[in-house]
Amino acid sequence: GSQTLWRIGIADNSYDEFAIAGNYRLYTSRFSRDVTFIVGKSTPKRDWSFIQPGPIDYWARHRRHPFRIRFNLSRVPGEYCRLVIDFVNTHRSHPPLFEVKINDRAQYQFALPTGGDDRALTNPKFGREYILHVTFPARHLRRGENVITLTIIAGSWVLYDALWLEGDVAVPKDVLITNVQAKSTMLFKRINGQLKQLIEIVVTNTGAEGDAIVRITGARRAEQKVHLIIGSTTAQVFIKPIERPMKLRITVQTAKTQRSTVIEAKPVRRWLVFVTPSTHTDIGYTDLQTRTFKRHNDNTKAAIEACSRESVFKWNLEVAFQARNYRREGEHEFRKLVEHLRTGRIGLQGLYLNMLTGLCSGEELARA
Ligand SMILES: [Ca+2]
Ligand SMILES: [Ca+2]
Repeated sequence: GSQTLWRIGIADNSYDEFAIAGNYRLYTSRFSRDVTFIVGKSTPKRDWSFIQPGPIDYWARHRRHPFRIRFNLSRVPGEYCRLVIDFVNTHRSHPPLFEVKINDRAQYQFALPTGGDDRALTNPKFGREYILHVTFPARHLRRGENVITLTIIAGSWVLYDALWLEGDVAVPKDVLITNVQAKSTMLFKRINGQLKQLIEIVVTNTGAEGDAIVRITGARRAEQKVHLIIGSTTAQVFIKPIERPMKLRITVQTAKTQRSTVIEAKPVRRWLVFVTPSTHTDIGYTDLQTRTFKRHNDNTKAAIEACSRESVFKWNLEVAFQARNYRREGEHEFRKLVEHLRTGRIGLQGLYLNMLTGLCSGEELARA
């Protein structure tokens, strides 16, 4: 059977055993270097913060806050290990993208579900529990010192109840879907002449890697096969554009289980975006000058080709040097460029080169 290698806190749906419990504003002063918990030496009450902030939390300086757990193993356990993280709550509107890193050998990312409201910050009873299981091959651990790093890489905070590591666990055989999130996006794509709208579906799998079918039902229908890695996988499904608010059911189905969620899809404005592409000219410190000249001509050639391929394509030569440089490609090529310059498909700037004003003296600027 499995054995517990270490444990931090008690699974009692409360964070009272942890540091600064109920006082998230103390985080930045008490944990200015975030959390490093040394198994066998640290204590939960002193060294493990009840809250882990995310990068969008302004009160914690808008950055990542890695929590590290250091532990020693006298032997590497058999085949598989399982890290269990029991959360009291995840943020209500901006739940984290949560990363689990095992030494420097593996990293997994999980989109955590939305939680209960902010009252959980001071009273754990208002939290919505979520238990994350991360089952990974034991070969990611080693004899001697190990470190597991937990980081919120996007989104807001989580509150901890307890976490522990089990060794010698059974090898997961099936996909295990623990969270499905979906949203309609503002992005469209023309597929076979028809405009389609993108629905983004994030599926979190805490079992074995495997395949699933993602299905949209309701006022719109679509179906797509998706390969699920361990952690979260994003599937992009295109549907007929949404013209009025409508409910869509998103179902993820595997051979053995299915899980679904309902979203409210809303119509969005169809933006027409004008992009003005160009290449910046830096000569002398990004590569050898001769290679830079060649690179500019390759870019200009690609732009000329794109002009004949796409009727709406436009390009801008950042400086006149780029046009003159293109003469090296021969008169025939250069005439093609001149044609596009005349019709305005390719823009030509007045300045021969850019003046690097930061390096100029006042006199040089005046003369330039
Ligand atoms: Ca719990
Ligand atoms: Ca607890």
